[in-house]
Amino acid sequence: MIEQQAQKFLEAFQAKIPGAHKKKLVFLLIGRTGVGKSSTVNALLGKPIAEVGDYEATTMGVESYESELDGIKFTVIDTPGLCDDVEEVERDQHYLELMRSKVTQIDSMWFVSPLNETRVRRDEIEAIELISRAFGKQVWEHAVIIFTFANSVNASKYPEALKKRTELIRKAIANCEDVGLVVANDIPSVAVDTGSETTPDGEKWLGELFTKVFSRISERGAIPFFLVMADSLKPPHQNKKESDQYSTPFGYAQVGSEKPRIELNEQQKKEVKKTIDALIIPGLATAGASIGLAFGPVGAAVGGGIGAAIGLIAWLWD
Ligand SMILES: Nc1nc2c(ncn2[C@@H]2O[C@H](COP(=O)(O)OP(=O)(O)OP(=O)(O)O)[C@@H](O)[C@H]2O)c(=O)[nH]1
Ligand SMILES: [Mg+2]
Repeated sequence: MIEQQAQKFLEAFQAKIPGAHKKKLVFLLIGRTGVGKSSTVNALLGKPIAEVGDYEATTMGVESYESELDGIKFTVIDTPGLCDDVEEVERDQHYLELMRSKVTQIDSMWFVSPLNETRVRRDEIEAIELISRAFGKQVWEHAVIIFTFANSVNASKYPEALKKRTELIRKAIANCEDVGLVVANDIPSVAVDTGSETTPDGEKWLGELFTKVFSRISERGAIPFFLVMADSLKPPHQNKKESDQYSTPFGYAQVGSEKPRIELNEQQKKEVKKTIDALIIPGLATAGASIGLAFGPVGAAVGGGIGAAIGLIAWLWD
């Protein structure tokens, strides 16, 4: 009985895979130069997809980096200068049209700002307004607010800083014509620090970053993103060869260790399951209790990225 149910879910999932491989994932990154947009994207994906540098933005533009991970095409769109006080160019109609013509789809949007600042800067507010005008208020449905340099805030002040900064940025977003607090208050925030594995509360931040980005991803982007990330999320010994290594922002981890590159705590597992149920396999959340057991052997037999995804689902529903 449970095997039949598992089979049904699996078929529903596998039927969506060929379509997922044809799709492209588009990440739009908003934030001042040097705030850690590229480093954070690279840390999440476990690969140096976007260039990390220390240069100053001099002109305003829209730049995209194309890459491919496990057969899934990725575009990371950067908006240099949009949040910076670039004097010679204004955030005008011309730039708005440039954005519209270059960005035809957004699966995940990141608003990135350092945690150790106290107020929302004027250039950030202007960028928020421009984004809203360019893509409409629905663009915020796929947004995540990311606070970088989390460890530059004192541990005792960290929870308050995170709360306060989140409120201020949500308010700035809500103030845009048409957006409002209902949409803005739904936007999750995550604190990260690519110079460390943990945030000041001692928690590893990669799991939270994945959970929030996944919870906001477009429906079209959900399966491609899940396929790309699955291998990093499930305990490595479940489907990897002993000889395999995988990269982390802090060097290489040897497979066979108990821990995946991105660890999820119980709360995050719950949220990820909710997202899988909402965007990938409807009905799975209320399936029989031992549904995970029925998935396990199938995932191992399928192998590859899809096998890893099925294995991850099995592990989550274990
Ligand atoms: N300690 C620490 N360093 C960081 C963090 N985020 C970024 N950096 C460093 O800051 C510098 C700039 O980071 P990038 O990731 O290139 O920033 P960016 O926002 O992509 O910058 P542009 O592409 O120039 O707009 C690099 O040297 C990073 O290593 C962080 O959270 N903590
Ligand atoms: Mg960058």
